[in-house]
Amino acid sequence: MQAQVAELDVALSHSRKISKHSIPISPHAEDLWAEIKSLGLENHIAELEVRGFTVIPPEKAAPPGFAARLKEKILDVAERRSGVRPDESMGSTHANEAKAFGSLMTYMLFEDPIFQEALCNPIGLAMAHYLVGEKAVLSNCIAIVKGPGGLDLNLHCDNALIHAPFPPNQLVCNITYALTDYTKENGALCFVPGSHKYYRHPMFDEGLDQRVAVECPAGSMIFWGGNTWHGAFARTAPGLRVNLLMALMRPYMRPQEVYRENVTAETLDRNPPIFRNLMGKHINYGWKDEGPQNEATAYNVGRHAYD
Ligand SMILES: O=C(O)CCC(=O)C(=O)O
Repeated sequence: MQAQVAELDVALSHSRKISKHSIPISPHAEDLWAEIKSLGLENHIAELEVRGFTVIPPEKAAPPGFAARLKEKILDVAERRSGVRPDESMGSTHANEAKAFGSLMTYMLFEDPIFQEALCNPIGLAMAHYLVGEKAVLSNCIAIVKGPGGLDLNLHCDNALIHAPFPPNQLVCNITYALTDYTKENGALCFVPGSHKYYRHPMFDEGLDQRVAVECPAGSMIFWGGNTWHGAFARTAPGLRVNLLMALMRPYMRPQEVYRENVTAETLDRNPPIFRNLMGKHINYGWKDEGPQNEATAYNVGRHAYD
């Protein structure tokens, strides 16, 4: 009996400690902060917190020459998929497209190892792990090629299918490589600064006069969270705007593109260990009568927002 009382005391004092701090501090938080500092991303984390988005300059975003190689590969895939080489100088192949997005090229990850390299870039991953945890999973990997004409892309946020009010910890984030110069005339992305704190989707036509164009040179990385209202301006200048975007999300969300079931052993072996998580290989939901294979990861006891 006495032993039982002692056990209860320990359990109670433990639960008091936890409820006092609301969420126990994760050991991963300190490691992640050290990594953020070593990559020189502290100001970008601050900007993300205050404005809901941040732009990482080319010299920090990726090694020299990476963005140019990535753009060439996207144009190669566009040519292979459509049979026509995109007209980079005038944009005639992509003029006046019906979709405000421009031409969406989905499911790019397995088209070439360079897309996997883009995903495993430590800069984008540190930002993503900060916002949606280190168990983050890839939801989509999409290139956009946008020519002159067309319409502004409506303001929206990337918390698709999620009802307001959004929860305090963000669920989704977006890593975008801008591969051509972004200006308003070139059809830049735009944001409503601070809108990540509204915790809801924009209403139709809401926030238009608060849009700020992201003007940045080719090779920049633009990062934002799923709460932030954003859209894009129609391109008015000749030529093409080219990007690669990747949405990452918390592991309990439903990915838009199905990687976990389609990634090959060869692709897993060729990439760093984190790639397994990004493909959702650490998720053990979907069991049948055998039950969860790893109970520790099947439940969320004691998990912190950074885990
Ligand atoms: O890059 C763009 O023009 C728009 C991207 C966007 O809206 C999105 O990824 O949700």
